[in-house]
Amino acid sequence: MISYVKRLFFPPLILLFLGACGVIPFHKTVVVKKETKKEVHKVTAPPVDGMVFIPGGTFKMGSTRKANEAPVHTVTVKGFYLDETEVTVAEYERFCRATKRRMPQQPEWSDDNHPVVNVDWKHARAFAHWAGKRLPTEAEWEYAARSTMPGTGYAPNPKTRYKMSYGNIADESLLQIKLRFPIKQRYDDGYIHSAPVASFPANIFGVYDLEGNVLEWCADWYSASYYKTSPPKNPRGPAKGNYKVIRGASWNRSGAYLRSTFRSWYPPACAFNFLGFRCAKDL
Ligand SMILES: [Ca+2]
Ligand SMILES: [Ca+2]
Repeated sequence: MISYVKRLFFPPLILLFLGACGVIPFHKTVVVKKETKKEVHKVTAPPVDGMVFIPGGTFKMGSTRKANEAPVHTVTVKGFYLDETEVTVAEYERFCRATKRRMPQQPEWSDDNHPVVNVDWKHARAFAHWAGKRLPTEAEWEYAARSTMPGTGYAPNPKTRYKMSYGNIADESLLQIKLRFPIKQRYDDGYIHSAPVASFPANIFGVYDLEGNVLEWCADWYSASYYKTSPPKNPRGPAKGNYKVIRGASWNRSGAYLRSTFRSWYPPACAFNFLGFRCAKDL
């Protein structure tokens, strides 16, 4: 009996041991269920620490809710890695030490595990290059935020739209410091300012805080009319411009910002205490 048990369990245990030691590389299989077509895509990608692999695919980008989100157009993005979380204060401090840059002043409510803020676009891009990564394109950002969902909202179930699924946004707690500020009514996420990254549930890809905490720089220049001429495959934005695309919502944003198609923009030299970033990487 004992020898039979050994034969049954010993080989798998050896394989597990070798894998854990790095002798046999583990490859993560990402399985994504597309709700609309009931398809299951299996993609094999080597794991990258702190990032999730977003399988490529085709989706309807944009909406008819605002002129700069129209027209709704078909976009295909190839698979890419995306940081699970916004870049943290601790990660950015390592970058500043390594490259002998000045660490931007962080707000008094922040801490090592909060998203870094007060970083302009060029420094965000410099961090990404230093880390062997890049900033995500606007199309990649929207795809990661909504491609597995039939609508433009963040929540997979419309009945739960105004509950936990929004993460850290401008909620009723913000009224403690800002009276008469636009907030999500009857929603209290418990954070007046930024929250430690990944304080709220991840989306279906395993990405945290796309929908809140701090706004995020994208790689693209902004153009209100770009969707009229956007290429159907891996669009990267206009060749030049005066503003960079900003995506998501933040601790001081709600309303239209809670739409996954919502587009915002700032001059690249801007830096605010509600604006951060995350990185992407090619397969
Ligand atoms: Ca909040
Ligand atoms: Ca965010």
